[in-house]
Amino acid sequence: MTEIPAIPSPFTFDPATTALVIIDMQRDFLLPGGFGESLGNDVALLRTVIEPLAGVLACARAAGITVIHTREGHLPDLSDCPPAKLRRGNPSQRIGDPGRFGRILIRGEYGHDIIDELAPLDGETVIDKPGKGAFYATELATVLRQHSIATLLVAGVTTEVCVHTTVREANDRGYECLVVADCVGSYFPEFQRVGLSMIAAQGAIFGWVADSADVIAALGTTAPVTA
Ligand code: C5J
Repeated sequence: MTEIPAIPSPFTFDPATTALVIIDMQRDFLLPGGFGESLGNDVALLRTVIEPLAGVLACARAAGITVIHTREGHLPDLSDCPPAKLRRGNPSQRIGDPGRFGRILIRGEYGHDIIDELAPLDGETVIDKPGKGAFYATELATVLRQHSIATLLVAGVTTEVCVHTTVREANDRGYECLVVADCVGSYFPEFQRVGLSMIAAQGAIFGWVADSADVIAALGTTAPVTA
């Protein structure tokens, strides 16, 4: 077992039954000039995540931990996008509309894919999800079962939307979750702060929160997991 200093208490996990789940580090959300920025957001707030997350990802890979990436998006004919979701947001920039990096949040488009710095390696699972949560209408539960995963290290964007929804879904399904504080990001600093507080409140009501440096230190001492 491996232990990480965390809030609200030290977090213990077995690397052999742990997955690093990286939520929606997609160009549409993170690239200057992309969809996220077109909605009036400062993408620099999300981009602070890239460097620490690249460090955690490298350590997880070296330790042999299961790595899972997710992407939020829809089929080109939008048949998997509820009309209520489609109607949301700025009328000039809706899901499926042409954007600077292709049709917004549409599978197969350049903007829908994961940023180069965190590109999945061959053999890593990529979950395409139509919703905010990574369990809804996806094969994630099956993949976790196949790998005998009990614990999730969660990173990605955005903290209060897809990260939170996924952690809540995971919590209800019995997974222990550790959210890596500097590896999750929000366009809204107050949501970042409160979002992290909500995870760990009331004795880890949804999970634990730790910094990447502590996760990296713990993973660095982990003997590589063998399949
Ligand atoms: C949002 C996400 N914020 N990945 N998606 O719409 O959090």
